[in-house]
Amino acid sequence: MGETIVAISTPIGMGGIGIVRLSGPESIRIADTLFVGKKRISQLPTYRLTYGKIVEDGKELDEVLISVMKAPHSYTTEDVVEINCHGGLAATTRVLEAVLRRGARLAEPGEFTKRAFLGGRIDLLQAEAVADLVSAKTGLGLETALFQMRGSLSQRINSIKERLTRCLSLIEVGLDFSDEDIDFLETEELLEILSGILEELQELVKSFERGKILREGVKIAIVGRPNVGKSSLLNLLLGEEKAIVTPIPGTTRDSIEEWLQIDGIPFHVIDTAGIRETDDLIELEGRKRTEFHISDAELLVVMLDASEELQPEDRLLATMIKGKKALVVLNKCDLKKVLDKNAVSMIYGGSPIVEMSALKGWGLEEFNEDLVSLVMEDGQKLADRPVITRERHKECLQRAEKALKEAYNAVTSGLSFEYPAFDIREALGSIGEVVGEVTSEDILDEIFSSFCIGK
Ligand SMILES: Nc1nc2c(ncn2[C@@H]2O[C@H](COP(=O)(O)OP(=O)(O)OP(=O)(O)O)[C@@H](O)[C@H]2O)c(=O)[nH]1
Ligand SMILES: [Mg+2]
Repeated sequence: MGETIVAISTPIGMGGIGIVRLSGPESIRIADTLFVGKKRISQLPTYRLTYGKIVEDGKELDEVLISVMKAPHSYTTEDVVEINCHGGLAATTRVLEAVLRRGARLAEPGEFTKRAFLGGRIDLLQAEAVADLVSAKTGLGLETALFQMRGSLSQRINSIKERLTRCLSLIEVGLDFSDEDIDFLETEELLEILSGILEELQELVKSFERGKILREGVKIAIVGRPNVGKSSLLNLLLGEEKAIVTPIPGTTRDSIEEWLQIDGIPFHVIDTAGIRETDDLIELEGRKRTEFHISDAELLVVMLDASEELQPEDRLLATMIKGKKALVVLNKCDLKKVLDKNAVSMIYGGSPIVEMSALKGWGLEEFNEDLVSLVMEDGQKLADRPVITRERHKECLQRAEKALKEAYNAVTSGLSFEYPAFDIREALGSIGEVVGEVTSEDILDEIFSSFCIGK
């Protein structure tokens, strides 16, 4: 902090408007040296948009609308100036470079939000939610990020912290006055508080599975021998002719990747090259990629042609996907059905089977339902709140959980309260890390480096 930073905060490319954003003690002075308008920037009221020009050494760089948000009531808690330039890289870059020449420094990824955190306006959970908000892939992901950004998850964490802190101070008072015969905290009461908090922590840790799905999506690969209709299914799911479909086996040579959402769950879908014995170099390369996706995907959609008997390639595939979660699709059900469902469940034991016609769009609803229930096992609902979204949260909360379990055991085995006090202090430390009370510079760097520049 202390330095004035600048970045283009809108996406690189063509657009209606491009915003150059400055933050720091020098932002108003720097902007004043470049801005020509009815008023000087330093005299502008905060939050007011004003028209003018950016001029450097007599040369007009762009026609702009400019606004000032004075410290501490700004995103970063510092003086912030936003210059709305004409969209497109040329105008914004020119203005950016002029600002840099006047002494500002280019902002690092996430540095504006990092300053908001360091300035105490938001905690670390809220800062992370900003990044999640920007990269949210579905409406539900967006809502979860908004919920977290408004501090709802922080409140929950802070309430746990407060209860533990109170517990700890009562224990400590008790220890200080241990000669006198007063119990500040009964053993029973302590155990009750601890087990209540343990339950809450476990629930939060469990919500990570959902949070991860929302934030990162689920990777699924459509696999099967050539010509069974994999690309047709991808196109059906997307509602557009994204992949080439022909009656010639071996049409898809390279994997095709797309994002789509079903019931608010973001799916990263990969249409792969068909698996078969071949000497063709391109197909062999395609097959290598398919093998990679089979091992990398969280879920496989295994496609079979219902109008034909099981082929050796179908059996080969069954051995290739051993141990993976799969949904088996019997495609081409609009044709005369030859494939025996029992034979299929013999070799793809356990996996749910859905009958479809990718050509006619039959069975899409069942397909979506089966897919979602495979992802959301044990009937949890994606919209259930609150949700922790990062490995980091999970790791801290699990450490807290472990320490509190030790505290609980220490109390039940009748040890002096000094022991649980020690464990509770440790748990408090781990919980504090979630909201960013105590964090090392390394962790902060890691978190903010995943942001985009200008946020
Ligand atoms: N009758 C019928 N034909 C289908 C169906 N789905 C796909 N096809 C046809 O099957 C042929 C192959 O379809 P693709 O989607 O290209 O098959 P693929 O599995 O991607 O094939 P490769 O890329 O070669 O591995 C095309 O002629 C499709 O029109 C279906 O449900 N019913
Ligand atoms: Mg294909």
